[in-house]
Amino acid sequence: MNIEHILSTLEAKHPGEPEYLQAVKEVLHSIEEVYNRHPEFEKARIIERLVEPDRIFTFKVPWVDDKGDVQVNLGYRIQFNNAIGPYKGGIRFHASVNLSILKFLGFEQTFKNALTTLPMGGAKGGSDFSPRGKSDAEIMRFCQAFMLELWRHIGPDTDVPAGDIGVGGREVGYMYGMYKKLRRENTGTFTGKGLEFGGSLIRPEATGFGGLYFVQQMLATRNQTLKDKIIAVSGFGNVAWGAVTKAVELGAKVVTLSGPDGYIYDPDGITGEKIDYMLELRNSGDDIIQPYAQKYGVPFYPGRRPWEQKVDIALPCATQNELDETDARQLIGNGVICVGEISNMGCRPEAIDLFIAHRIMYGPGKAVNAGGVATSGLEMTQNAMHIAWSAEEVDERLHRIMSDIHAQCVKYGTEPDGYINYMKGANIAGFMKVARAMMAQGIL
Ligand code: 2IT
Repeated sequence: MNIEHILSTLEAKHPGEPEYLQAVKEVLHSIEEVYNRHPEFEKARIIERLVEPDRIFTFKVPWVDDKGDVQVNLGYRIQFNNAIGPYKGGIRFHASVNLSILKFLGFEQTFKNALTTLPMGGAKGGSDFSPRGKSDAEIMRFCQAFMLELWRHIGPDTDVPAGDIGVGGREVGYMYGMYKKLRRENTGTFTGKGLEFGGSLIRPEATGFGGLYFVQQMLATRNQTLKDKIIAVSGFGNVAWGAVTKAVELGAKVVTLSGPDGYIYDPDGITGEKIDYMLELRNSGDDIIQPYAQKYGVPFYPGRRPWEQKVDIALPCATQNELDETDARQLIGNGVICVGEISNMGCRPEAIDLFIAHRIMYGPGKAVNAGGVATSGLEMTQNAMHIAWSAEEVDERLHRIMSDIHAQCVKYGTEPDGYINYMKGANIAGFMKVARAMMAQGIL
């Protein structure tokens, strides 16, 4: 495999898509050695076929705001790869959404879903619509307008969307409601639904819970536990909420949360009512963390990131590329032992290189945050069986899946000196599964 050639060809075909190229580059470097041991992959052009999405839908989304003015946003669905199962992946509503971001997310999702052990292909979708400051009625009208176009491309065995940044239970409810109205079927073609209409217990918590189960397993490889560990978390959305809840339950102390406006540092730890307040802040739609500092009388650092604090564990839970080389140096200098990406591609490549060079436990998003989509897979199973499992049953399955993902990383990522390169392990394990499925099904 000539990585440079593949990347430059891709760059020439898709100029101005840095996030997409970043995600592809990381995977190609990880799998190069294994790929070269399989000449049949090269002959079937597996890589060239895997880096391009199967198809992309782009559409306009016209809607009417509360003032009566017409607004026009862009909508997308990227069906990346369905070699191992129906397309599956979240929908992101954020002003920054563009093709590059959704293509990187769809590409990552393909490998992540392969790691979950469940039969799900990779997809992603979204819109440049910003939910910030929008009324509930505006959110509903936007979701309905978005579905007027998307509904014809999805289905329970075709493509099953879910939430991502800016899309939570409320938005999934509005989108699924419109989908059902148009389709006239109750087939559960969405995950993250409300419990009353086919949603699964634990799905809202699953990304954060699964992330902490994974971190627990990483720590166990060095005979450590989460007890009394100091943790920096970024973000304050659904993922951060699940992560903080589970971290506290497992005996750790979480001292930071962040928003686009900066971060708060709570030396006593974020617990109990403070965790609930985080959700309240999120639901306000303002997308700022500063009010936490006012309410609890703790410091707020405007325009800064939590990685400058001295912590044992760093858990990026906000968005892509939120931890760079400078942050990594600072964390390492402060003695960090473990970095678990719960956001997708949370760390810049230079930061990852530093963590690995310093033999710090680093878990990539596609492994650490896979509990979210895995539990979506469990929701699909329950819908298909027309039953609902108990919280204990779902949590137990989630636990098992995270252990399985960890084991795959150990199997494919352990280096001669015993260091577990989770990035390499996750990329190789995910790739091998998708590649073998593609090989078995012929040139398509
Ligand atoms: O990035 C992700 O894995 C998600 N946003 C969840 C996807 C899903 O289908 O549950």
